[in-house]
Amino acid sequence: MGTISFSASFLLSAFLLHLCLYSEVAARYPVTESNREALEIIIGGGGGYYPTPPPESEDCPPPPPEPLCPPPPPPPSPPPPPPPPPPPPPPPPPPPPPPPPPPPPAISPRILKVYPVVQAFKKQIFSDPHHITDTWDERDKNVCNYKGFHCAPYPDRKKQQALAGVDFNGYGFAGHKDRGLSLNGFIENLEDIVAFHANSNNFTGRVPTEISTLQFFYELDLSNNKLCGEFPMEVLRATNLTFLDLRFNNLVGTVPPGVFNLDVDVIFINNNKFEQNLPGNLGSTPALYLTFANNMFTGSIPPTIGTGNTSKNLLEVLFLNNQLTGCLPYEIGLLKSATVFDVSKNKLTGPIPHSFQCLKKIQILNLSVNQFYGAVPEAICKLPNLDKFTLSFNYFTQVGPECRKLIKKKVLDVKMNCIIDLPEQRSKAECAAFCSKTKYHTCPNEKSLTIIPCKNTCNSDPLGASADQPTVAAPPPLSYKALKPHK
Ligand SMILES: *[C@@H]1O[C@H](CO)[C@@H](O)[C@H](O)[C@H]1NC(C)=O
Ligand SMILES: *[C@@H]1O[C@H](CO)[C@@H](O)[C@H](O)[C@H]1NC(C)=O
Ligand SMILES: *[C@@H]1O[C@H](CO)[C@@H](O)[C@H](O)[C@H]1NC(C)=O
Ligand SMILES: CC(=O)N[C@H]1CO[C@H](CO)[C@@H](O)[C@@H]1O
Repeated sequence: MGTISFSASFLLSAFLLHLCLYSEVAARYPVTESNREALEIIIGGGGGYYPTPPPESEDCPPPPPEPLCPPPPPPPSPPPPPPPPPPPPPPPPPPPPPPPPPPPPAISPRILKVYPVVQAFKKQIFSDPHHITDTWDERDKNVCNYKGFHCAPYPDRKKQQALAGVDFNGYGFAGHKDRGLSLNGFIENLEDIVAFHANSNNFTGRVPTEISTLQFFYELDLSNNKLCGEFPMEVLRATNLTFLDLRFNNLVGTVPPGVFNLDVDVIFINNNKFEQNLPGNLGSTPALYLTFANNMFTGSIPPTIGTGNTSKNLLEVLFLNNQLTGCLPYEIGLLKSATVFDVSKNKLTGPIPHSFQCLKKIQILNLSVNQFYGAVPEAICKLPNLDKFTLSFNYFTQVGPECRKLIKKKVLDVKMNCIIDLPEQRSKAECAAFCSKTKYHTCPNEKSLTIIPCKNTCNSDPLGASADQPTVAAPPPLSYKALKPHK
């Protein structure tokens, strides 16, 4: 790792550790290839490292009262008057006047450079329900004193103060009703920025292309704004992004496959109007968290989901409430780190692939409200970390003794299926009607559904072989919180 990226990490960690963003997800440690696993993701507030805005989430401890940056130092006081002259007998001579007090520390040139950018942006804001911009006093050129702006030392030898973060989460800013509130002319001119978080505002239009020139730009959160039109392709140029949150906008059309080649940790694009087949390179993404929920994605889940970076990295993926069709590819069973897999409320069909018994870390597995059928593989019900296994509103016909144990423990929910000896099932007529149409639900690659990739006879890479014990103190799932618009 070169010095530049080390410095970037330093700036990132310095900034985030001290200021910890009230973001949906704030990465608190420097993000590099090597310590991706160490990344700490916080949804709904960042541990109260800095005072504003008031936390909306109950998870957040009360913020400390201190303002983030020290107030500007007082102006130099005039030197005290010299002491009265000594009485007649001349010596000794009067003492020299005290040295003048040091001048106030100058505002860093990096801060002075962004001051006009911020003031120009202020003029675009026509609605500021929380009176945030009252603190953006034109006479004070130190933007570090403004609410919503956070400074940190620039990572070079001079260590000048630099504007490292913008956090407008929950501010509800809106522009002129005809012109909207644009990111253009603003974000790309904040040259030293590490994170831009603007959950629940009224930003409109597009993301400026020039964000590709921001060297330390790691986190972009434009969730719950008024971004319209196609996916902002410009973000693909921000190659250092680790966190991309565009959820709850009005984005339409398709998500460019390039998104899955970005070296990110988080992609939240739920609650838009994306309408397309899931890109085939989905498995390339090194992200830990993916939310596709509440869009109009169509087609089947690409088999690459289990074969690229996702195989090792992916922790949580939400496909819920889309228009996905077809059968589940057996490659899903290769997601050896996955703790949450939710495909509920789609039009998926077929049996559950036997490979799912290889999801040794899985805690939440939700397949409800689809057209799955067949027997529930017993081995899945023996998975050590399974906490919620939801199969309700499908057409499953059989569950064995292991799965029945989970039903008793209320881990497994099989209501409204076609399991004749269990309560709360579909009517016989409904099940028979589905059954007679089974030929429309056959899977193209039936044989692959019995592959069990973790049963490796050669013992070369015994995928998950050591993972039969429950992992200790598994963290609670995070991605479901992304399904709420606010922090
Ligand atoms: C990403 O970060 C590296 C290391 O800090 C830097 O050299 C590179 O220019 C950055 N990329 C962009 C697009 O700014
Ligand atoms: C894994 O992610 C890295 C970084 O984004 C990328 O360069 C690489 O091509 C990906 N690998 C696969 C197999 O997709
Ligand atoms: C599973 O998904 C359904 C439909 O999205 C949802 O109503 C249910 O609460 C989910 N179950 C669990 C345990 O999360
Ligand atoms: C002036 C304006 O349009 N404000 C809207 C900004 O967005 C919030 C919701 O996120 C609305 O409640 C405001 O009316």
